Amino acid sequence: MPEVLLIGGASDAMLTRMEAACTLHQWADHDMAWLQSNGAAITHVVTNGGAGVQPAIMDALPNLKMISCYGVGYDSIDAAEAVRRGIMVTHTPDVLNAEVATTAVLLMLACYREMRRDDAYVRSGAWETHGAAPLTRSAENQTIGILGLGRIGQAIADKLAPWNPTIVYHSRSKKDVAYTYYADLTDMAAACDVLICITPGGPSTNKLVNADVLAALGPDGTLINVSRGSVVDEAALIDALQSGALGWAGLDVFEHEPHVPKALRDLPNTVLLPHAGSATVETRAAMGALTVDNLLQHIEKGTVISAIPECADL
Ligand code: NAP
Ligand code: 8YV
Repeated sequence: MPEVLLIGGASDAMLTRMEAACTLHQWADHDMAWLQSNGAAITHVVTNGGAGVQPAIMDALPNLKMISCYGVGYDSIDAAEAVRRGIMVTHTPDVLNAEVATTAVLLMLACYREMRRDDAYVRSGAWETHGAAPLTRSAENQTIGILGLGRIGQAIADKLAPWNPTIVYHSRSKKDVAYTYYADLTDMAAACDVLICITPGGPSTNKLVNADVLAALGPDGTLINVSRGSVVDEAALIDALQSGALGWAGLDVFEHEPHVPKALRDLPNTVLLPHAGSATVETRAAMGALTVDNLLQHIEKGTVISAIPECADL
């Protein structure tokens, strides 16, 4: 049976299917010394977007043929190095588009309608003692900028339709869509009420949303980040939220997860989620199924369902 290294957790359904077809080694039960002795036998790795495959682990697996990543983002896997070594890498695109889009809309609406503040208002009894809560802002008819109009970005745009937004977008290339394209992110932020980040992580997007972009979004602006923490300059974001240079932030992802700076946790104008963009039972089951489908198809036929673009020609 092929030997597979599992990095990170897996659902019972995933484990059952993998254990029937492979000898499964759980990284949580081992260490680098074990890997140095046993790594040559391992041909496949199953991992997730957070853990990825660290360079030392890749180095200790000289016969690695395939990495199946549970998650669409693969910035924690060195794709160029995998291609150089002829290692196929797969991920789980599309099956999570709707869920992550729902999370983005949820964060935006929670900021606009002050869900945290008003929930606390009811729970504290303030409604009874102080009367009606202060008014909130309407989310109708806003100009919403999407940073990264890919699979999930488009799903977010679609899901926002009932709020009658004007959608604009920024990415490196102009897409064949009816929305207005901004070649410059700061220019787009200046034109927007809301900026929603949904690019991949990694060097090309590192701190793309910097102090200038946040200042352009402005005191009435709302930043939503469901991409990767690395895409936003977190220190600049805290400064902007504290000073009022930026109005609100709804964040699912952070620079050093699971650490979230106390300054962000203390701010009343933030809504924070624990990287839960795709975290429903249904969507995680679909991601798990595709992760194992890719693995087993590679073992059985040498082909895969959803290679990362860098591995399309392998
Ligand atoms: P996708 O279809 O590949 O879309 C990515 C978009 O980002 C594309 O429009 C791309 O356009 C743009 N982009 C890439 N690099 C850029 C750059 N340097 N500057 C500006 N735009 C750039 O990917 P997806 O399936 O929508 O997923 C996007 C990302 O969402 C994932 O990689 C992951 O990091 C994140 N994600 C988060 C969660 C969560 O739980 N919070 C869940 C799923 C995914 P161009 O190539 O034209 O620039
Ligand atoms: C997952 C994600 O939480 O797909 C992604 O890129 O960020 C999330 O759906 C993550 O990959 C699982 O570790």
